[in-house]
Amino acid sequence: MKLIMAVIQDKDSNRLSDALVEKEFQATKLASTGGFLKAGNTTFMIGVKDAEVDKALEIIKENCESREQLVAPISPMGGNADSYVPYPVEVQVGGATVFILPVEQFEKF
Ligand code: 2BA
Repeated sequence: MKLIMAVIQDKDSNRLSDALVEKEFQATKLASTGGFLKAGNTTFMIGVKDAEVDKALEIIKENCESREQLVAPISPMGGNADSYVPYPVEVQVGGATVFILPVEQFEKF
């Protein structure tokens, strides 16, 4: 068994949820925050049988778009000046950043 952890954009979250349910995958959605943009994103935890990893990845690929995002300057006031970006920057975000982890044991009680 594998645990797929996929960081995706909030805008794609409902579509991906629906697609996973439709294909009978079980998933948990976590509200997360990107370290660079400091904006909300969504992390899916999806437990899957080894043989179904590719099918799950295909669903993620089909439902998560890559988008350009303009990063406005973030004021360091009251915050950490180390991460201050003094000018707008355009970054390409997503579709999905995916980690696939081996699962040693899986239980439901
Ligand atoms: P963020 O960290 O907010 O990053 C958003 C986008 O900003 C990234 O898109 C990337 O295009 C850009 N970016 C990130 N760090 C950068 C840097 N140091 N310099 C220049 N540009 C930078 P994605 O690569 O598609 O990542 C989307 C989100 O996935 C990330 O949001 C983060 O929450 C997660 N992620 C990406 N790589 C990860 C990793 N190695 N470990 C954990 N989470 C990761």
